[in-house]
Amino acid sequence: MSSINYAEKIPNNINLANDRTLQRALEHWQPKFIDWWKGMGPSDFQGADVYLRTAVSVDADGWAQYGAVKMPDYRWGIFLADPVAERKIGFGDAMGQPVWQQVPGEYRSILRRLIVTQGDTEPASVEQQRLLGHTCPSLYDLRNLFQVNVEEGRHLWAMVYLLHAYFGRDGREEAEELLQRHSGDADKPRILSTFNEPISDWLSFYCFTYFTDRDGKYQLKSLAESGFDPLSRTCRFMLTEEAHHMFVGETGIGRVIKRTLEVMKELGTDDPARIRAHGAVDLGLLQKYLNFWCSSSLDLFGNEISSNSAANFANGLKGRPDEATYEDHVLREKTFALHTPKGTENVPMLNAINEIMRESYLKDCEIGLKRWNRTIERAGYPALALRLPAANFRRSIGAWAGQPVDPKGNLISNEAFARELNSWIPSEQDRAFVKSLMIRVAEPGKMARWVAPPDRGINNLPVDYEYVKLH
Ligand code: BYC
Repeated sequence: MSSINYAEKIPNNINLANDRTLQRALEHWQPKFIDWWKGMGPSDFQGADVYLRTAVSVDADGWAQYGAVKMPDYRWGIFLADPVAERKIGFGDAMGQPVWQQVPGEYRSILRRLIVTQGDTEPASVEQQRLLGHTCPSLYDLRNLFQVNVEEGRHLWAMVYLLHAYFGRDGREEAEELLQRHSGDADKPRILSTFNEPISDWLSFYCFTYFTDRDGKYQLKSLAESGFDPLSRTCRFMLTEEAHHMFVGETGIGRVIKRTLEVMKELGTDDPARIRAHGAVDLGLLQKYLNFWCSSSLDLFGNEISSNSAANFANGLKGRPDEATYEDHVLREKTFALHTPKGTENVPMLNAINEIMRESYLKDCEIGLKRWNRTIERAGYPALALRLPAANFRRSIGAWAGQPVDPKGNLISNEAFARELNSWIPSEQDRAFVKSLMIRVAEPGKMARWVAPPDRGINNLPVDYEYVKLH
């Protein structure tokens, strides 16, 4: 196990002190990051004491410690999972060869682009969520938001380390630009579409952490397979932190459902108008949010047929999540049956990696749905079960981009699509209603009326612990 040195300005387990050039370059970037955090990070809470976890080791057991921290003082650092001895490339044409400790010249620009794209999403999500603290449903939720935010900040550090350490001058320039693009900025937007969507309410936040952070899980898993070993080790440790983000999403949505079912029981009705009048989120409205964020997150896997992903796989740069669980790691002989608006096409499997990843992602998304639906069924409302939208619904990237498809996956007329869209994703009215629920609750243990309390607190503390001291 490699321990983390906290005595240094930048905590790390990479022996940064032994590489003065890299250390100086990163120490030069550090104040710019802090400026970005203060300007674009959570607004107005920089002086609050937040009960946060900080990584103190990369060991699977006991890797984090908890304590009250002011966010700008959070110890963002560089942590890589321990190396795997004699690790070999696990897929593609160079399968079985030793992994690379340096960037192979021929893959330099594509690796840089993958790292920049990954890195860009991390500060983007912090920017998207910067105003949410003002309307937190509880101090428990506020703390979870900030935990997610500081860890996304650390994930930015993880990618910036790779850029500085392995890509010389252009890597340093890219690291600067990661702080200059901003979510939703008309001139300099973030790279991927979903990261320019505003997240202005907590229902969106729970959906984002459920669906979009799960894309993060799948992309990180596929980069953890990379033949470029420093990238693999970096992503392996990021995955440890990522799990909590999806927990926030899954339990958040679960708590909304629990509260709605309580209100339905109390009122003895499933009438959406009466549920809304009582200050809760009717399940139809929640379904619209799921439709919106699931379809938006599906675009993050790229085109179904992608020569980029084929080359990345063949060259050993980016594998499939859990590559070892597949039988064929070369994919030169196989085909994949792809569902397009023109019918089913057989395409080389190597070109369909994005689609294979999207399918396994959707299976993972189903797990939460099953759990939520069990609660809904137990409460006596099986007809109100929630569903994932079809993979071809409301897509902006790939074969189905711009096609009029309903949430069940049927191709319909443009007119019917335009007419019905507001019944499938949140309308202006729906968003206004959700916004009206977003009233800050900041007394220890108290919850907003639209969401049930969590089953337990953080790190074995009670739910009514003062997770954020606002002063
Ligand atoms: N929006 O061959 P194609 C996370 C571009 S989330 C805009 O189809 P490829 C997190 C694409 O860049 C995980 N543009 O796709 C979650 C390309 O442009 P160029 C983030 C898009 O290259 C929550 C062109 O279309 N990590 O960590 O196979 C909170 C053709 O591309 C989009 C990664 O994504 C889009 N949705 O795959 C915090 C991993 N989709 O090159 C964090 C790194 C595609 O022709 N990135 N395009 O100019 C990648 O592996 C790949 O870039 C993608 C696209 C999977 C995104």
